[in-house]
Amino acid sequence: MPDQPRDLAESIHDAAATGRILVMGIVNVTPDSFSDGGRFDSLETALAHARRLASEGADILDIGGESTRPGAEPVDARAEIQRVVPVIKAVRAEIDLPVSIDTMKGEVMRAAVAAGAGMINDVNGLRDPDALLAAVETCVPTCIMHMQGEPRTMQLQPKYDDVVEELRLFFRERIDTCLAAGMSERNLVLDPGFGFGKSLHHNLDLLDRFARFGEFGLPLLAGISRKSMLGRITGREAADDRVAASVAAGVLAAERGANILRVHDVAETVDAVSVIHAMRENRKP
Ligand code: 7PJ
Repeated sequence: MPDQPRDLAESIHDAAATGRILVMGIVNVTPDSFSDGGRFDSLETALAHARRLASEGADILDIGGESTRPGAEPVDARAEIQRVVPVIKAVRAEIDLPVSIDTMKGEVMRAAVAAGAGMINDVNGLRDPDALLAAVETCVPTCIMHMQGEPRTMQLQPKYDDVVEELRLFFRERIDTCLAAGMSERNLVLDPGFGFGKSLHHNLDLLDRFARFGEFGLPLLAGISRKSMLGRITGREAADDRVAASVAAGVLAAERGANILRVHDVAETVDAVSVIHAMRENRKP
């Protein structure tokens, strides 16, 4: 297994300090069929996808085994571990990129980090006590995402007085709780959670006022790629027809302070980000 490419927290903070945006490529491990053959197929498919995202210039690979799309049903920890651990091991054995584990469960976090994951990505913001404990124990950078409600029901009736203010209070409380539990501040990354218990209006407000979340002095992640808010805006039903809209939204977030973009379309995002990097480089005296 290649070493974790330097300390990942350090890489993220370095990138943030120099205005370099990191591209996190999404690797979904699709549900297995009941046969071993099915399991092998999903491993091979995920590994091939990871290879492709790496060749397109991803900085981090985000591997997830439980769908958190609106309406999705939960998966138990054992099944989730069986899906993601072989993929993490295979990716780490072959690809020289850090891996993050997209999960809400402490057990899955521990198994994933033991298998070589160097980051945790929790759409539940470590609100599960065992997830918080796992983040403390594993000592890896952890993305704290905001979600109102739970995936099964979150889009039914999202409600906020002021979505940005409520998220600021949420982040303040989460940061305090994580630090009190023993996490290092160096390991915290914040994410407003586009589409997670938010209307189109809420999502646009969060994008527009994204820079507000810079007040915590922590790296920021934005995940807008192919989301239904972009389908609503463009009228594009099929998620894979939302590439241009995803790139535009990513650029808007990056210009408002996002340090990591979580995306499906790595090649296109890397090109877009290279324009931002060139512009920022050009500012230097
Ligand atoms: C996000 C995520 C996101 C973070 C998903 C999808 C839904 N993790 N996992 N942020 N979204 N940190 O990709 O459409 O926005 S799953």
